[in-house]
Amino acid sequence: MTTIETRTVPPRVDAVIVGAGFSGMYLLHKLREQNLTAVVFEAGAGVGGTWYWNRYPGARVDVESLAYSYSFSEDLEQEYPWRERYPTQPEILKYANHVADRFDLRRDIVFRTRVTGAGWDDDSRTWLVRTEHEDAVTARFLIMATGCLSTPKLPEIPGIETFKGASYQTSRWPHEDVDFTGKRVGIIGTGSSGVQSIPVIAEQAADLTVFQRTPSFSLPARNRPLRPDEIADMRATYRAYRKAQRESSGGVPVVVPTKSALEVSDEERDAAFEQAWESGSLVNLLSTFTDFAISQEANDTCRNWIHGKIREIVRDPRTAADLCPEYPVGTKRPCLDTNYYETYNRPNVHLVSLRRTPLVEVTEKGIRTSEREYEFDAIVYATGFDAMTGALTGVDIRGRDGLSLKETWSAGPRTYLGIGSSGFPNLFMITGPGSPSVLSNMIVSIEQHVEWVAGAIAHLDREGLRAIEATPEAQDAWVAHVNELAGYTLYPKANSWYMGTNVPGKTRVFMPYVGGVGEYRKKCDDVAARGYEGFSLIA
Ligand code: N01
Repeated sequence: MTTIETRTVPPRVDAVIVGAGFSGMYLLHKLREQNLTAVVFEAGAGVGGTWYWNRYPGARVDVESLAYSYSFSEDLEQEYPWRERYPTQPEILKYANHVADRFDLRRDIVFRTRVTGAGWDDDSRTWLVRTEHEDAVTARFLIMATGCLSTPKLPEIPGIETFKGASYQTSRWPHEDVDFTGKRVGIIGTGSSGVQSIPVIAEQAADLTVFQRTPSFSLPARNRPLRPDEIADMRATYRAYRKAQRESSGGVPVVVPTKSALEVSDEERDAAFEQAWESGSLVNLLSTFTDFAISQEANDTCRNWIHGKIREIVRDPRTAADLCPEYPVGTKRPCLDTNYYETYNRPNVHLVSLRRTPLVEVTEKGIRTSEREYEFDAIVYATGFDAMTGALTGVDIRGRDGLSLKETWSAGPRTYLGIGSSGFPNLFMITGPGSPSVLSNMIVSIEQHVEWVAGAIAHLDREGLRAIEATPEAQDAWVAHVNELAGYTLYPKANSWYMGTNVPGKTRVFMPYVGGVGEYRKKCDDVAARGYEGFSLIA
């Protein structure tokens, strides 16, 4: 036995799980139910994954709490006291901690321990997993529950280290309160993290300057406390609702649109957009008509309508124009906000369009653009993540014959179903590239993958088999299918973290599966029902 931090780690387990977010926690619970031994390694000091790390001001989920919660335990969903429509980060973290306590998960989680590498040994059919503390654990299965947006990315701007004031990164926010009162603050980045934090920082700071390279589409969240009657209604119908979630396209049931945006009158179209805008729900907006994702012309109607809204809200015409995105709606992740556009009417908030005056460097005093130097007491980096692959290729995973996952994926991730990768037996990814993941309510996709992986392991054990590995043919066909579907959509038109283009040098390829969680689940279930078709099962 070796000791890491205060926890004793067994030298051999059935499964090593990397990450104690929503995926890792449910996996641990599920594998325990199958009488398997598992250890979870977690880099943070607590559970919650993305909700442990992203503590920036204003952080909230953009899927409603009653839908963004585990469905695997009826007692949990009946009893958990959600308070708000869109809970804050502390509220979601409290839920994660509640789950960890309720299911007694902590005894098998090793905190403050990053997994650095893992190598497959074909003779023993096991993984040898190494951590930053130089411990080694042998496991039959290695399960990467590392999340899609967990490897932070700083902007590639010279001089970051020279700034003499305080620097913050939204995805690595300090655990103690940060007080911007009386401070001059600069923020770089206007994705979801920027859009959520800007209004809150603006209320505190003396002066806030937003450096925007690409504007986001954002919808007002219309957050509010949940009413007792809506909680009671959901609890009474939860089973049917969960089923509808699983069969839906994005993990949130919506009224499926039947009309093209181009076949209705201007009045009908505007009324539909207005209704979605008022509803405070991204999925409502994206499913007003059938063809936003595939027709530029249809998408333009929505884009132009939102531009109108922005111009209506933001008083300064130049600022309003800079806030209007030109790419198709939905092709970069849209945001849900509280007072985002309104914030630009405050006298202490200024927008700098980096399209007009590019960022040159960070200086000792602040930020220099091609036009001038701005002086700050603090700089906030809301600059995103090495999404979908960063956390996987950040671990030195060596499969059969020493094959490196990072090198194998250098021209883009290659998976079968987003769950396995050829050359890497008994390696499972939860919500990996090539699965719906980030295009869905993550918890729905997480539960589906956890249950599928647990089922695959149970199948191997029942059949006396020791390993499962995606075949190259099945993987090639899946990658082609993922690309083909993406090719029918407008997604590739925008540069986004979906495409990997936010990370210099990363291959431009659309990574999630656009077919929807309902269709995808059927495909995964069919694969299992046909004896794990497309996987080699090895004795
Ligand atoms: O990151 P982002 P995020 N110079 O990549 C800019 C989820 N999430 O943390 O677009 C100047 O979206 C970059 O500009 P550009 C959600 O899925 C959910 O905000 O590359 N600017 C962009 O504006 C979300 O989509 C929630 O031109 C630079 C910004 O930084 C995902 O996480 C909340 C730059 C990064 O935006 C990521 O969101 C928060 C540079 N060198 C996050 N480099 C909710 O549930 C980057 N940028 C609500």
